[in-house]
Amino acid sequence: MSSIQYPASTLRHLYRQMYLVREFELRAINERRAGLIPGFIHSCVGQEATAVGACAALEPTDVIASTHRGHGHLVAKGGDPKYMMAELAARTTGYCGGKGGSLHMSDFDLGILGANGIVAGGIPIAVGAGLAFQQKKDGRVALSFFGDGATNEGAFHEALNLAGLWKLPVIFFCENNLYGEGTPQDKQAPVADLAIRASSYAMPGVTVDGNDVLAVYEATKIAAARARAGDGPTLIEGKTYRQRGHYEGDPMIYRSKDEMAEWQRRDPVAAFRGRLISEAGLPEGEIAQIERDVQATLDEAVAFAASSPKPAPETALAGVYGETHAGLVF
Ligand SMILES: Cc1ncc(C[n+]2csc(CCOP(=O)(O)OP(=O)(O)O)c2C)c(N)n1
Ligand SMILES: [Mg+2]
Repeated sequence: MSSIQYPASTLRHLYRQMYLVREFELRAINERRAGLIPGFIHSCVGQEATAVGACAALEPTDVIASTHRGHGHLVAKGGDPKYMMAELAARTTGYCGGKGGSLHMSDFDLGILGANGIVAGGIPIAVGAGLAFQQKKDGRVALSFFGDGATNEGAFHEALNLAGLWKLPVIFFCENNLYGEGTPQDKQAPVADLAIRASSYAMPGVTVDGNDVLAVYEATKIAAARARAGDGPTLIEGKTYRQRGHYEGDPMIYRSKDEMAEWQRRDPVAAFRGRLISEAGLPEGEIAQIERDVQATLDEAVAFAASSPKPAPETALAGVYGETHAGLVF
C-alpha cells in the first residue's frame, strides 16, 4: 500500500476532490430520476481514485482527454460542477450550451479536451496534443483516460505505436474496471495485466491499485516527470471497479452480488477517509467540514442548472456541426 507521508493540505485536497466526484455522480443520478436530467449517465462511482490521483499529479497547463465515463475526470481537472450539471440538464448555461450532454463536455482553458462517446476516441487526440507540445517544446503533458475495453481497439495500438516511436509527452491511463459493458476482461483480452501491452511500444507499463489514490498519484507523477524530461510516454493501468451499472438502468445480470459486495468493501473514497483519520491523524471534524462544503457546492450546482433556461428551438442548429440528409454541412 502507498505511504501517506504527504502534507495535510495535499491529503485534504485529494479527499475533497474524491468526495466531490462521488457526490456529483450521486446527485446527477438522483436528478436524472427526478426528471431534471435527460439522456444517459455512465457513472464513475467506484473509480474516483484514478480520476483524482492522476489529475492531481498534473500541472494546470497539462491536458486530459476523457471518455464516456468522464464526469470524474472533468471534476478532477477543475471542471465547474455548475456548468457540468447545467450541461447534463440540457441548459444554455452548460459547457456545450446544453446541446452536448455528458459525452461532449470540455473546457479548453482548464486543459479538458473533452469527454468522448467513441471508445478509445480520446487516445489519438491526446497523442496529437503531445505531438504539438513536443514541437513547441513547451514542457506540457497530455494524459488520456480510457477503459480496459478500449485497449482492444485499433486506435489504442496505433496511438501507442506513434507515441512510443516519437517519444511523445503522453500518459496513457487505463482505468481497468474489469468490464467493457457486460463483457468481463477475460472474455475480451488474452492478458490479465493490460500494462504489459506497453512493451510492444517501447514504453514502461505499470499496474497500480486503482482504488488507492496515493498509488495512482505517485505512478502518474513519475510518468509526468519522464514525459517532461523528453523520455517519452508511459502506460499506467489502474485496477478498479465500477460500482454501478455500465449506464444508469443497466440490470447488471452479468456479475455476481458477491463480487460487487467485495469491491464495495474496497471502496476508494471510504478507504481514503479511513486512512486520513487512522494513519494521517486528520480530525474527523475537518473531514466532515470538507463534506459539508462539497454538499453546499452541489446544492448550488443543482439550483443553477434547474433555474437556467433551455435552448430555444430556433437555435437548434447553431453551434452544431453535422450533416443533413441533403448533404448540407453546418
Ligand atoms: C468505437 C466504439 N465501439 C463501441 C461503443 C459502444 N460502447 C460504449 S462504452 C463501451 C464499453 C467500453 O468499455 P471500457 O473501455 O472498458 O470502458 P468502461 O465503460 O468500462 O468505463 C462500448 C462497447 C462505442 N461507444 N464506441
Ligand atoms: Mg471497462
